[in-house]
Amino acid sequence: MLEDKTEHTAYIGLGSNLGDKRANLGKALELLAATTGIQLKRVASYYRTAPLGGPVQDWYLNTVAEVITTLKPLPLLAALLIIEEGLGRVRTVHWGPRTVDLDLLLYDRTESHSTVLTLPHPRMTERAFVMAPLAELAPGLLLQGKTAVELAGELARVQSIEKWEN
Ligand code: A4P
Ligand code: MG
Repeated sequence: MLEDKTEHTAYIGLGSNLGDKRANLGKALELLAATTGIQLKRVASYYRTAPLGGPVQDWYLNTVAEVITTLKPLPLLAALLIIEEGLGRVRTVHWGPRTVDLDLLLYDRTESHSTVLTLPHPRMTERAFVMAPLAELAPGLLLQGKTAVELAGELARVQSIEKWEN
């Protein structure tokens, strides 16, 4: 069964560094909201962030969305992939430039250790571009013994990130 009536809270990380980044994030959010079994609850501010890892590439625009979903984790991940593909993401270089990248950060407090789906997202607590927007939506959320706000503050001191005022 792909779906049941139980509602789950999930956080989705969005990033774009190709083309009209703001429009790409906007379209991805529209498509998320239009997906059966996904209710878009809140979206954090947009952040302009330096690329972390991968080849030399343009800066990213990142945010995080909170959704309520009746989809189970794997169907939710599949829905994110469909949205990425719909917006023209072609996987060429690992960690390379992308129109839009959607990562499933958290699904309730579910832990999963498969390569297809690792939860919580394995690199999220090392990334200011995830933790700063997430801290707006879930400031007191505990990850590795620290709150989202504490982690975001620590990371923002060493990674280049600024709120996108536009
Ligand atoms: N996968 C496993 N767990 C998850 C999960 N929780 N959410 C698998 C999403 N996917 C998950 O992902 C590779 C595989 O991870 C998938 O097959 C999926 O089943 P991908 O999106 O195809 O490849 P990718 O995004 O190039 O690689 P990866 O390792 O997911 O990279 P990340 O972690 O997404 O990082 N710098 C800035 N400033 N902003 C960014 O947004 N993003 C990245 C990509 C690098 N640097 C960045 C940013
Ligand atoms: Mg990814």
